[in-house]
Amino acid sequence: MLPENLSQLVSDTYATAAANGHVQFTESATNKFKDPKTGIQYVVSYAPSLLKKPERADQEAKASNPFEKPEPELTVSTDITGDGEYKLLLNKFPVVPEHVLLVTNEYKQQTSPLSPKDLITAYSLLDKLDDEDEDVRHMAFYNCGPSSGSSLDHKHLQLLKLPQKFTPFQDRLCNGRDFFLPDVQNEPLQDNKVAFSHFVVPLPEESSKVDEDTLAMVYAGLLQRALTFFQNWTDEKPRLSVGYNFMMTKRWVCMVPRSAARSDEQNIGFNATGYVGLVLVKYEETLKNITENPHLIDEVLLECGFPNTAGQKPTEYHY
Ligand code: B4P
Repeated sequence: MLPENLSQLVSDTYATAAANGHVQFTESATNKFKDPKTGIQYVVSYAPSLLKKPERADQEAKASNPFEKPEPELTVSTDITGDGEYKLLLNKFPVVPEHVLLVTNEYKQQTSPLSPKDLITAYSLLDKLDDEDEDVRHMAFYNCGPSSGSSLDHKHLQLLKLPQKFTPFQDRLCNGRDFFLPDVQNEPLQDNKVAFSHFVVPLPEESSKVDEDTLAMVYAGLLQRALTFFQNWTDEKPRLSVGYNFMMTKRWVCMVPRSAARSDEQNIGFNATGYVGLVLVKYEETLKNITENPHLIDEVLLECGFPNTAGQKPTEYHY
């Protein structure tokens, strides 16, 4: 059972932690772009000051686990579900206010699959934090494996408020579509205009129809498809390690298999947020290139993912 006053609890903890400097909020300049080729809307946040923050490769950051004994000031709850399984923390380095992390209390690897309990807890948090009347929507996401853009190895999901009036392409894809379970007859949705592979399933409109089993079956169906790439691409990319992003809003879930965390050529990295159209840019040159050619984002998302497989029938080998 989540606390009734969850939104207030998050807001209050954030306000105090930000005022006292425990949360280190990064200001960013946001620009909206529309890719003329795909019709995708991008919100690009430019935050050059993040370059000072240590990256995954930093040995010191790798050796310590900030989620083992988190700062009390960042802790919304040490036991958010009332059964000892998860804590809810504020992200110490947010670009968006009130960005929270759902962290397992027991150490688990960030490469492990999401459990039915992880999924329903994340969904319940979305259900509690969203406010449709006020156009407040959140996305839960899981960066699984180093190639997905994750930087900490202790299992955690993240919850981020979506920008107002922002339409992820997954919304467009799910418009007018009812919930279905992905199976041999029913392929997850893919937008054929987008370059990179992504698997999307609309969720039931009523939250009472979404339970642990439903989410677990959907997740398993998407994971099977994502893992196929890691069987099929080992010749071309021998050093490939399993990595994917999992995203969930109250309207849909999406999985994107990942081949790399970043493009060195364009000096940009992505976690799950990039694959819904929220792009974090740290270098001026990258921003300039994107401004001149917004379609570049789709190309770089492909470079860090796999080619779209829309319209291809899965063979029995995949299952
Ligand atoms: P990971 O899954 O491991 O990594 P990540 O979110 O991709 O962030 P990363 O650390 O790689 O930073 P990046 O420069 O890409 O999640 C670990 C989380 O724990 C991160 O959110 C991290 O900030 C947080 N954390 C680290 N130390 C902590 C501590 N001591 N206590 C509590 N939390 C701690 O991105 C910088 C920030 O911007 C990240 O917060 C990222 O999530 C966010 N971000 C990235 N793209 C975004 C976008 N498009 N829109 C909004 N926010 C975005």
